[in-house]
Amino acid sequence: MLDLKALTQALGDLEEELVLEMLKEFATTNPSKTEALEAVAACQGGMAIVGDLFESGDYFVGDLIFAGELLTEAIDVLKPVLGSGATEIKGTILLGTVHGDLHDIGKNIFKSMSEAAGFEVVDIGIDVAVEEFVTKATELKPQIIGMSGVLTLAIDSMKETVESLKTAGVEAKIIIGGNPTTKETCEFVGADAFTTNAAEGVKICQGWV
Ligand code: B12
Repeated sequence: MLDLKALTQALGDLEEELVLEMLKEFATTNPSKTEALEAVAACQGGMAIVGDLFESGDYFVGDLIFAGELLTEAIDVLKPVLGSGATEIKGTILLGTVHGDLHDIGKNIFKSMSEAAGFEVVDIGIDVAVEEFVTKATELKPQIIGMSGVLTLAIDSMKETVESLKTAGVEAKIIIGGNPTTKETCEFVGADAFTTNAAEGVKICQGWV
């Protein structure tokens, strides 16, 4: 059985070999999707440890970069277990990290999980300008627009983007995700929903289509 606490700690300690070894072994035990989601959550907890150690001055930017690479590798090991192989397309999600923010690991996790649940995801990348969201949304007419951001400043970027989308007459449902998103920031931004958990985000989107 996968020791979730040990996994969180190993990721926080940036123990690459140990993290990958634990996950590869876990993947061979034919885990359920729920168990795989618990492993993702444990990894996310490890990233929170990395963030705290960066804030306290024990880790540096190089450690953040390494942590990002490690988490991407970790999620790659879990991807086959997370994918449910839905066959029919449920709807389109336009997805991007808002301007000023370069973080994309959480966005990519949400993308993989949405695709596995049958959504077509058009990912327009990181540091996405307001105009680009508006242009793409007008062109694609997606049912859902997902915005990601982990910096505090991302909340203002999200608000700006939502305002411009509404002014342009875009009618899609809007979901925001990333650590600083809360009920309050969601109201401030003018989005329809928020989450700090990709699996929950997918459920919300499924409820909309
Ligand atoms: C890895 C990392 C980096 C990497 C990013 C690599 C990459 N490709 O993304 C690099 C090294 C590039 C980086 C850079 C910086 N970072 Co940084 N980083 C992190 C770290 C450690 C982890 C972030 C992460 O990937 N978390 C794991 C993912 C899985 O979690 P998540 O993003 O929340 O996503 C989940 C959910 O929220 C949800 N989700 C996410 N998006 C979406 C979208 C939708 C639509 C939905 C439905 C769901 C959803 O699904 C995911 C899975 O459940 C955090 C610490 C932390 N506590 O988060 C700091 C952190 C975010 N960084 C921070 C800082 C300060 C910086 C830098 C300014 C550092 C510097 N001095 O240069 C730069 C900023 C660059 C920029 N302009 O964006 C601060 C932010 C402070 C703040 N309050 O604004 C943090 C909090 C660290 C800290 N405690 O100080 N960083």
